[in-house]
Amino acid sequence: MKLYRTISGYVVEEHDRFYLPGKDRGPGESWQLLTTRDDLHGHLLRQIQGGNGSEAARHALQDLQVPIGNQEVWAAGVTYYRSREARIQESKSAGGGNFYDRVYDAERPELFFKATPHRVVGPNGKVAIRDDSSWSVPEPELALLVSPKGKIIGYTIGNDMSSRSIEGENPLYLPQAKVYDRCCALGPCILVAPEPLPSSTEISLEIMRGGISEFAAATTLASMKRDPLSLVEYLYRSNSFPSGCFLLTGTGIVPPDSFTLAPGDEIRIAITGIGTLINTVG
Ligand code: DO4
Ligand code: MG
Repeated sequence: MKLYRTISGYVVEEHDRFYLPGKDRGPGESWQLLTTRDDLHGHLLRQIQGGNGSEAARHALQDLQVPIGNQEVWAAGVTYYRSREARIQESKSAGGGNFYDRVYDAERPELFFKATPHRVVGPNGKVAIRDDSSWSVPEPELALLVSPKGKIIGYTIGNDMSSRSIEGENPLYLPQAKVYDRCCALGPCILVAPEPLPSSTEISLEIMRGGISEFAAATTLASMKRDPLSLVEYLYRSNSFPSGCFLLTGTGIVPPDSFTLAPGDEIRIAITGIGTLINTVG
């Protein structure tokens, strides 16, 4: 089941039918309340039970909004071998290589703060590259929607926009490489699934420049070294999230070192079962 946030209210998609339960039942609950419910899947099922869907609901998808309420966005790093390899390479002259190697093998994962809601853009929004970055890339990642109690209640697509020049200069610059205005994109919907996603789930990235494909690659969740449940368990240790949170689970795709994003580039990230998140650099 998919849950979309639109300017007309929230839309539920189930078996190719679209529902606007919030609208049909008066003002309904806010996106924030909805997306912190531990029983989100059952709650939405009850809301659409017996209905046939509507054209108005399908139509509402033309005006998608970013599917975030008051949640903080956090991220995990070096959860795929490809990420480990790329970080070691980019931080060679700064002597950072050993840290990435060690965190890849360590029991404790790398977890970092990524964004507050105002730094996040939605489907078709404009993500940014930093003015002081000479080497920037998108990072296509599976994002977990986690309730205040620490339950994974949904999945979406995340783009962890990153400056490789700043991060490569010194690993201690990570917060600057990662956190800035429009540094993160989420969407297009929340996949509300009671079961974990299969390891065959594919994550793909394509970057278009002037209508031409500049870079394309894909991976699957089978290549992720960490278990989403364990990432959440570490994140919630001695740390509370009264509004819930999104947790990006790390990238398994890094473009070649010769590639840097440019204004106007279109970034397409697709994840099986969720859809495609499209953003432009601007
Ligand atoms: O260690 C730096 C960041 C890693 C990251 O964002 C990733 O692996 O996705
Ligand atoms: Mg990342």
